[in-house]
Amino acid sequence: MTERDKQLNYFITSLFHDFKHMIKTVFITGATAGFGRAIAMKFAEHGHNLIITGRRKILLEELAKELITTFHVEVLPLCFDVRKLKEVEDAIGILPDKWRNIDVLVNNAGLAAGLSSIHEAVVDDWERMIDTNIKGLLYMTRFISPLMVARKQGHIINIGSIAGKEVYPMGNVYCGSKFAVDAITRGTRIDLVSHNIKVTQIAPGAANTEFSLVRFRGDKDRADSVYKGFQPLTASDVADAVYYVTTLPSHVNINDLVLMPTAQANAVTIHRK
Ligand code: NDP
Ligand code: 8X3
Repeated sequence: MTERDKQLNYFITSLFHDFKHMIKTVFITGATAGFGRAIAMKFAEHGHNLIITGRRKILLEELAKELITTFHVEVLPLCFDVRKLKEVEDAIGILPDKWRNIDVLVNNAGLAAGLSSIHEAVVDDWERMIDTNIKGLLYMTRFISPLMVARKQGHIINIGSIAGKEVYPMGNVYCGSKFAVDAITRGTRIDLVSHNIKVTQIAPGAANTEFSLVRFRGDKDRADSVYKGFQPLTASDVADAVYYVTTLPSHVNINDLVLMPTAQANAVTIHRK
């Protein structure tokens, strides 16, 4: 091998090495719909490997297939309920070695159930929101953050909401759950700052996903009326923001990003035509 061949060989090897190190493993909860699905598409489009989760197994497997075929990335679909501590612990506990180096955790799975005054609400709706939006996010963080701490690197992104910044009529418990996400995000950042782990909250305003359909128990007309007369955010707008915060230099972190439709000024002020 000539000196020139050796140099070329070295150049190609180091380029491949650098490229391999740029590929991240991204863990996204609630990837079967809405933001989570769009976030998965966005990271896959940029060549990153994904662990995607949700309870709807068929949707999860279909998405995995689509990501692999379209973007040629590696995808591990994990079907579990974030509310079930044992399911979360088992899913993370049995991750194959190659999937344990998680660079980014996106705590996205969440929901609003109902929109009722505090004295009339369905108590089970409260349980679902608190168990999913708060406890599910905590369980995920509890089991994944030690893997990041051990490697002295990682980025946890919590999907909060404008509902975690302002309370609106009949938003009571949903708002409470998102205020909790806001506080937990700040607390997580304090606890993990000495371990070189970034912690970000993305707090969107109104976005047209399955969110309102779930909130209004499948009532499509009521769900559609939430987005009448103005242009809401799309799931892809939110995915762009999530991806963006992961592209900054290692010494820069976005702590909190509130993302709204232009027609929305705050939780209750929406300019409708
Ligand atoms: P969608 O209803 O479209 O998607 C919610 C996702 O969460 C689904 O993939 C669902 O999957 C998953 N999920 C729900 N419950 C569980 C559970 N117990 N275990 C595992 N996965 C679960 O809603 P969005 O994409 O709009 O919402 C995503 C996040 O964004 C939520 O935290 C929501 O509060 C927040 N948000 C939404 C806004 C909006 O206007 N749309 C604005 C601001 C914040 P599956 O059913 O398969 O389990
Ligand atoms: C979802 C946005 O305003 O419906 O978090 O609560 S809102």
